[in-house]
Amino acid sequence: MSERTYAMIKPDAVAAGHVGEILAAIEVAGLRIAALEMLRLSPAQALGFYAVHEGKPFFPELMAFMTSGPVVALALEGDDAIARWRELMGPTDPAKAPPGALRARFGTDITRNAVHGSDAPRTAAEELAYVFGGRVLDGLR
Ligand code: FUP
Repeated sequence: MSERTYAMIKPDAVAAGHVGEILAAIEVAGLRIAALEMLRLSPAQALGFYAVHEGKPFFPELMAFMTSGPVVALALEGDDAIARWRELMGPTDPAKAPPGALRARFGTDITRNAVHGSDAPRTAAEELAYVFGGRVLDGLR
């Protein structure tokens, strides 16, 4: 079933110049880029995006990292897109990711892990709406 997911190239991977390689991996994997925008998360946007983690020990570091520079926000589309993008990324901790996974290739540690992907249909819909609103996605078809 065709799905949409929210993907994000995080500030570490943007700063290191890996945007092109990550976009290429997405297209080679057969996922369609349905929307793309470079933006810098404000502290309030970063807090809202990761609200589920508020209060955890790593939260301040996560906030500092996610607001440290621009990100590339993406809507990806395709059959089983949510799970396929999660598979391409690999697990949260790059040290535990298989060698070909994007987090193994481009991540540094569990916080600076290069990419984000929604984990379920409900979070995909919420995250796409949070970042893109209706303004980009509504015009696509
Ligand atoms: P994931 O779905 O793989 O992005 O992982 P989580 O939703 O569990 O975590 C979201 C983000 O919080 C991670 F991408 C990075 C950050 N995080 C840490 O910095 N330290 C941790 O121990 C766990 C997560």
